[in-house]
Amino acid sequence: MVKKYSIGNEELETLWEEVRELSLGTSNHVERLQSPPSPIEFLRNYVTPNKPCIISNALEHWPALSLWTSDDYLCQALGSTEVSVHLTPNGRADSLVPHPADSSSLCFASAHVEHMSFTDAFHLISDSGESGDVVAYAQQQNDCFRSEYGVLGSDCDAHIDWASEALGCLPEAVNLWIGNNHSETSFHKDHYENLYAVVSGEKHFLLLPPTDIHRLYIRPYPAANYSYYQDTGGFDLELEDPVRHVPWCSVNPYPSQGREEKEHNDFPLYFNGPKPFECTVKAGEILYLPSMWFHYVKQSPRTIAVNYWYDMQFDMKYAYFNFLQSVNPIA
Ligand SMILES: O=C(O)CCC(=O)C(=O)O
Repeated sequence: MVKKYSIGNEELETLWEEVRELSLGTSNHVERLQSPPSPIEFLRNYVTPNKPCIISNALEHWPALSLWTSDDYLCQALGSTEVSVHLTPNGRADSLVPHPADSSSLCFASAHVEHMSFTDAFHLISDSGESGDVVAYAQQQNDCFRSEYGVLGSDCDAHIDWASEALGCLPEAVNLWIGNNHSETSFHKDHYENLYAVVSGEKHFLLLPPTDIHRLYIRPYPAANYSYYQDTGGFDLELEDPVRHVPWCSVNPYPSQGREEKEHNDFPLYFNGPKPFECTVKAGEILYLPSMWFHYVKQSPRTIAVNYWYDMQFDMKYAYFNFLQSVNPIA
């Protein structure tokens, strides 16, 4: 058996404080630049220190910024093109929900993925959640902007030029996200440098640096999948067989009414530690979300975004992160 070493909460608290004092800042605000940085500025001030920033006035030259405010334009451009839409009963895909056989425990639920014409998908997303039975979110994370939504390609830049130059590569994947205020994305991290461009609506992010990994209580949860039945409009949630466990963040930063005390007691390192960085990214802005940062995402009202995932460097920071992950907090 691999022995896990333990680390005291005081040592962890010192790490969280120190990284904020030395580099990230002690307020929980994300720095906002008024125009795109030069590649060297971006590399020096944000990528190398693994520090997020928001870039305003970043998409002025994108036709998408005005064209995509028109539903008719999008429906004419894409019309009957088949796209993938993620359906859930509650807007919480890839997140923890009550276990179907034992509601006192949790499982990791993935959405039902339905393929339909863009026009149907767009109407479903725009209307969904209001009647409380199905929430639709276009969020296929497989380079879908360059495949399913290829006809919209000339409305946006193929890559973010100052970021590509700084990072020395082109994006590995470009994804389109169309969702409404009923969809949320639970805390997780990605092994990519993420340039997240909001074209319409607003995205609300909570961010925690990789140093704060223990505050999210990553634990293994059994994987389950939703199935949606169009005739009844109902969902089934079934556990995978054979059982597969997914390590996932346990913390819900917005506990429902009546559950606040329990969540605070169960996850004290999250609720009693420094506040997560918090920002709203508006239409025309890009969030630089550094690799391995944990993020929780909400949106309002209906939001369209395109994000560019660039390969991260698997360097010394990654090795330190793996080491930190391998030790257990004492409490
Ligand atoms: O927009 C969202 O809902 C989630 C975005 C995200 O998780 C990502 O870009 O990695």
